[in-house]
Amino acid sequence: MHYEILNIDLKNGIAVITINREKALNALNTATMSELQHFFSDAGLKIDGLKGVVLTGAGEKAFVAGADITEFSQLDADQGKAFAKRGQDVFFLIERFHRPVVAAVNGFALGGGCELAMACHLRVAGEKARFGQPEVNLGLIPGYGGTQRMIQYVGKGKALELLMTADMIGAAEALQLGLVNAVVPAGEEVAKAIEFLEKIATKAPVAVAKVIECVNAFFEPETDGFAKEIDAFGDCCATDDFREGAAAFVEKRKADFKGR
Ligand code: CO8
Repeated sequence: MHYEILNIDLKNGIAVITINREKALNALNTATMSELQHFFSDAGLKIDGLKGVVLTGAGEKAFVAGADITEFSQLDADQGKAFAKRGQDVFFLIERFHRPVVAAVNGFALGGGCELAMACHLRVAGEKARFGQPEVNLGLIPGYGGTQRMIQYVGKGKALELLMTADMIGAAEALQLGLVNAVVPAGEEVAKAIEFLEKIATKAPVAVAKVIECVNAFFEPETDGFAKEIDAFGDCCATDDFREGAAAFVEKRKADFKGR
């Protein structure tokens, strides 16, 4: 698939994906969602030696200012449900991706943009980043998982406040609430995201993938997370990387993980 909107820069095993619709503040239109879906369900799975993915927005003003309002202003109930389901499915692909995905939030992360950042495994915010779920201003609620994931990061009370008031918060408050993992000066978001990925890439890749699966399992009502952890632990024990990690510890050297 040729991408019209996503710009993908693959260097040293890290894919930096820039959503490139600066004039619309990188709002998520149907084409952008299709390209994200394709990357996280197909192209991204085929990259040999992929360490992780950084998601960011073009320009200095916005990460993503939401779903593209011009595309959904006329939806009826059934179309609205289909729209929300499609968005949720794409964001689940990101949340369940086998390699870590870090959002480098370089400006407004509003509505679907805040939801996209929350679907990533980690979030780095620039000092000028602004987060918010302004859907109630439009007579809507978040449809891409925001009512569920916001609670996971900030707790029920603060989530209700942010979702009902549509207030925006800055990077410092987002850090204090646990919504982001780090705050950096504007312009350094991608570099910090890469730093996180480079550190994680020194660990055993299968183990990292199992961490993602097990943490996600906590939030899946149909999954017993403890049972999942037992299985995943057993799977890790069967890897060459476990032998290598244990041997490296005993021999007091750095482990050389192969991802199997
Ligand atoms: N969709 C489409 N276009 C947008 C969006 C958007 N979400 N946000 C900004 N733009 C466009 C503007 O229309 C404008 O275009 P133009 O230059 O052609 O007029 C351009 O980007 C620049 O924006 P502004 O001139 O408004 O820039 P300001 O600096 O004045 O304001 C803001 C920046 C505060 C970010 C402002 O643009 C804004 O409030 N944007 C909308 C934010 C918002 O409400 N986002 C939530 C959208 S709803 C959503 O995401 C729901 C997700 C789930 C969907 C489920 C569907 C069923």
